[in-house]
Formats: sequence, C-alpha cells, structure tokens
Amino acid sequence: MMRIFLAIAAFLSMTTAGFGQEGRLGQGEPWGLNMQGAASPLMEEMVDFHNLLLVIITLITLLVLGLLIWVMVRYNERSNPTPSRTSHNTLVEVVWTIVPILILLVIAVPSFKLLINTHEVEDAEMTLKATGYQWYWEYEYPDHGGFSFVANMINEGEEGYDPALRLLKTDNVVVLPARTNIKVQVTAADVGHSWAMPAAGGKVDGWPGHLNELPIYFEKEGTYFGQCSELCGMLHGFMPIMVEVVSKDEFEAWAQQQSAGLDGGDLKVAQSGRR
Ligand SMILES: [Cu+2]
Repeated sequence: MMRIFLAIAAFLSMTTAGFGQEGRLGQGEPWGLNMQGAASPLMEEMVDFHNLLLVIITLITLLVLGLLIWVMVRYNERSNPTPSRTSHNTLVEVVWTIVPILILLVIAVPSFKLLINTHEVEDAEMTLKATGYQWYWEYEYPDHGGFSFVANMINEGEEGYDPALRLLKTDNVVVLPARTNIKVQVTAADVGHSWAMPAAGGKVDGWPGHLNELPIYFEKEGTYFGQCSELCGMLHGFMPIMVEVVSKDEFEAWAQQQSAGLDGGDLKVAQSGRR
C-alpha cells in the first residue's frame, strides 16, 4: 500500500512541477499534463481541488480494481465450487452507504465554496467589459473614461507574428493592473462566445442581450493568454485573448493616455481594429 501512495505522490509532483514557473505563466506548454500555473488565489484553489479529486478518484479506482481481482481469484468456480448463499449483511450495507456519503461530502463542501467564488465579484476596484464578435473581442474600460478597442488575432505573415504564440497573440492587448479585484463583464454582439483566462481561473459565456460577469485577479505582472471557449463559428479558434498585467501605476498611466486618445508607447493600443 505504501508503494502505491509513493507512486501517486511521485505522479502528482511530476504533473504539478510546472506550477508557478515564471517563464510559462499565462500559457500552455508542450506536452503539459496539468493545468496552467496559477496566477490568482482563485486558480490556486481550483488546482488544489483538482488535486484532491485526483487522489480520491485514484484511490477509489484502485480499491475497485483490488476488489475485482480478489473476487476473480478467490471466488471463481474452481477455487470456490460451493458458493455462499448470503444475500444480506447489515454491517457491509451500512458501510457501503455511509462511506460514499462521506466521500461525497468531502468533495461537495470545497466544490460549492469554489463554485461561489468563481461567480462572486466582491469589492471590484475596476471593470473591464468584453464583447464577443465573429471573430474578435472588443474591450471597453467604463471606469477610465469608457475608451474601447478591438483585439484581432495576429495571423501568420502579419506584423508582430510570433510562432511561439500562434493562435494566441493579438494586435491590441488588454492591459490590466496587478493585485486588483477586477470585474469582467462579458457579452456578445452576434452569437455566443466565452471569455476565458485559464491562469486566473476565469471563464464566462458571453451571449447577445446578456451581461455576465466574473472576478479576475492577477498576483503577478506578465502576459496571459486565453481563447474563446464557446463554439462560435468558422473562426472560433482564431479569436484569442491576450492580457498584459502591469503595476497599478503603469496601468493608470496607460489608461489616462488611452482615454486622452494618446499613443501609449510600448503598450500602444489603437482605437479601432480590423472589423
Ligand atoms: Cu467566439
């Protein structure tokens, strides 16, 4: 039994080794087995829950496998020619009712807590509005003068194309402040889309006529990527989400320049994109 635990522990440490690695934060990695590194406490909570479930699932699977092998070896026709006629055993029945209930409770409590946390936008310090179109995102900063812009994917052969960020890099970038509770409002103009930011544990559908919201928080500065996550037509896979997280001061300066319609230097964002 000890060996099995060691094997599980080794597997977990192997698959979770990528967490928090600086270089890859905010995007997937080749042959990555696990989720992206966590950029927010919410995502850390999700990763912990995922790991808890992985342990529970593995132990249950091993138990069932062990029971099956035991029954096949010990109670097959040859080794057990005269089978027992037992049809009831109160103790066994109580155990196999109570134990699954306890396991489900252990899963349900953190699960509901997490579910609530993914939807509750508490003490939002600013709002970002994302509108899905076929096939690009439009962003609006209602708390910073209401400036808006469109973000299109950079195609192969276009200026700024980076093969390492194929299907991820956009011409205009969503700039957001680090260590800030951000409310992201998501809607759509034509069909259903979904705004997703895996490193921060955020994903919510955008539908025409609906205004959904989700909390987003980034612990560290950096570039984070997401993709439209609701099948929305031919170019669904070609409307990525690119977020540049900067310090609060840098963000304020950028937002001021944007709302004044000025060129933001390195973080240049055009007022309108290709439609
Ligand atoms: Cu879409």
